[in-house]
Amino acid sequence: MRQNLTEKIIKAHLVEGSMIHGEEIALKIDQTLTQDATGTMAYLQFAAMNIPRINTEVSVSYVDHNTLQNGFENADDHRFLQRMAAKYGAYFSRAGNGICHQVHLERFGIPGKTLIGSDSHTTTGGGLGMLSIGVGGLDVAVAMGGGPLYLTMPQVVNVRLLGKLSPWVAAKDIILEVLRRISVKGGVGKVLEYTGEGVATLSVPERATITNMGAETGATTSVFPSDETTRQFLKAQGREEVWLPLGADPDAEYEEEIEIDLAGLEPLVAQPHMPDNVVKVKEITDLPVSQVMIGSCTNSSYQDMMRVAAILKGKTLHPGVSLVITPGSRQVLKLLSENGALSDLVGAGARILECACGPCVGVGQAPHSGAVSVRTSNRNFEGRSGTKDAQVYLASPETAAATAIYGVLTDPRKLGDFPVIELPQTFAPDDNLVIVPSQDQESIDVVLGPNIKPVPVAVALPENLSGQVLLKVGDNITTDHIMPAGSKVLPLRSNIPAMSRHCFEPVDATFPERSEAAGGGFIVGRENYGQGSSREHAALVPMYLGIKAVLVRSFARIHRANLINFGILPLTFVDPTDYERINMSDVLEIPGVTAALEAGEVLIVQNITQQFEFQVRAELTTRQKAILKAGGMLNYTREQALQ
Ligand code: MIC
Ligand code: SF4
Repeated sequence: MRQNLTEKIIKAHLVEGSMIHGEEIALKIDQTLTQDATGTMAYLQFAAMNIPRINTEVSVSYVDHNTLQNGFENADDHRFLQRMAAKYGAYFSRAGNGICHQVHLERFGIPGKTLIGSDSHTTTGGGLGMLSIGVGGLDVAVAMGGGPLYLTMPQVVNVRLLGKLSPWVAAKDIILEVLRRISVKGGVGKVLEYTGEGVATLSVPERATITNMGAETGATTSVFPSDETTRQFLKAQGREEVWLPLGADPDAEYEEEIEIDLAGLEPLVAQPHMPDNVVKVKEITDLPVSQVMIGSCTNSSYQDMMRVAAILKGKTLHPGVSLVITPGSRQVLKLLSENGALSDLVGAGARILECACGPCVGVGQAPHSGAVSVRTSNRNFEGRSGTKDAQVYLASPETAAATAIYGVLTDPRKLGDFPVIELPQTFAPDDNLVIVPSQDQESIDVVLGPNIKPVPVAVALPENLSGQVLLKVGDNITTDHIMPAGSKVLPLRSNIPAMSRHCFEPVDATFPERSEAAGGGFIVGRENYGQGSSREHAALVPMYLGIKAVLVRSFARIHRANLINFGILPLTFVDPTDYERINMSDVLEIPGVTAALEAGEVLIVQNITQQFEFQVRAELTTRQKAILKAGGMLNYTREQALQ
């Protein structure tokens, strides 16, 4: 049978289920990654499973999110993660080594392998021909223990790239075009597989920009073939031996097709506050910009930085703009410092930050009130920058650099000659800041520190669920709404009781208090609930506050899986208009819920306050039902181990 690339990688890793769209499959996982903001929980959960040593080909623990070290909390987390990596057998990429996705692409990614990571942009690895998927920390913990990843067999979409990009039009514009066409929920349940003659015109880092931000469509992942360009990239990383050619069979079949004529694209920009709110840069005229941020895991490669340096060389940025640049990895920064490009950036007035996530997740560099900030990152959700009323636009490094010079949002084609950037023959890799797994695990003491608290565990699903509607929200609620990040809240990622005080802060700051007072209850939402980050804290904290079920029109993939992992029932309205009929504070009851789950997908919910009944759907596999009944994945795994 003719297969596409996604099917080939899935087939080679399939341990359970059949490859029929919509069915649950289980995949063997070759590699995992964690980052510090999700990693502490993932490692605490791994430790709670009592498995003596990590059981994957490669697991890497990165420190890249919380590197501000405003207090002892971040540093304690780093120490904890370093010791855990040593004890259980993970590579440890120290703070300063770079953003997990950029470093993983450079140093660990292998075409044809499966990678899961406790970060939604793990999809970056698709640029190398990996099947790389963002998941919750608990799923990574299970995979580190040797367990498979369970997921719904996705549909595969053929994204056919025709022709070649024009000068000043970038890989970022390709993914912005995809977002413009399919929206922030158009990828749910799908893999975006890139094919066509345009693929060969894109470098690996450019492909990685596209697969990275494919996460914003809600797709399970995105993948490019592994070809001669991939081989050259790996060779320049000193890793040619891991290369293999991979691609779809000729005439492979796909469930859907999208065609993009690269030559027809123009510089694009996503306007506030959603990554799919995309228009041409030239359609927005005279928009004064006071901050430009170039970096993040989407656009911080050597190629991106060199292009920006070439644009800025010999110029001075506009007096009204603050330009901050975060090179994606130490490898990139080192090359820039050796070849003089760093001096061009500094000379133009850029503020160089360390190789970390930084401003992308609101850790430093919050813009001034009401500011317009143009960023090369992947998310422009309201408030994520650290300034609630900032207007964040997402654009390519070329557009961002042109904007920094002119002080208004600028189409980079105005800059004249396009600087062609060749990738080096060698990236001169060194792994000095990667600590290899210790062989002497017995001697390693793990130190927690006062801010690292035990993982709360859910209780088994009761016979009847009842409680108040504690919150009613609209479409596209992101995990940044549910559990905000930023320099204030991120340091609490290992301390759920403290973190719970900030749950739903941007939406309704009284939520934690009300939930506790009511002894828990329900959340009601609309479309694409839980989009964005993989942070399991957006499920773990509501569980800690007593949330029993979330009733919505549709869920984002990772968040739905996280809710199940933490014992919260994810329910969808059978009749979507029932959403309108429910009010805040209504008391709902789902009687005999455990038996009802056994009997079928449809459950009856009674609105006690308003005296009516409505139906919701619980589309759950037998395994997911068992996890929910046990009170979440940790309990379930323990129960399984005892059998
Ligand atoms: C993000 O971009 O929102 C993050 C921070 O990288 C998250 C992970 C997290 O919340 O720790 C993600 O994308 O998964
Ligand atoms: Fe880090 Fe931003 Fe990438 Fe998330 S999106 S991994 S915060 S750089």
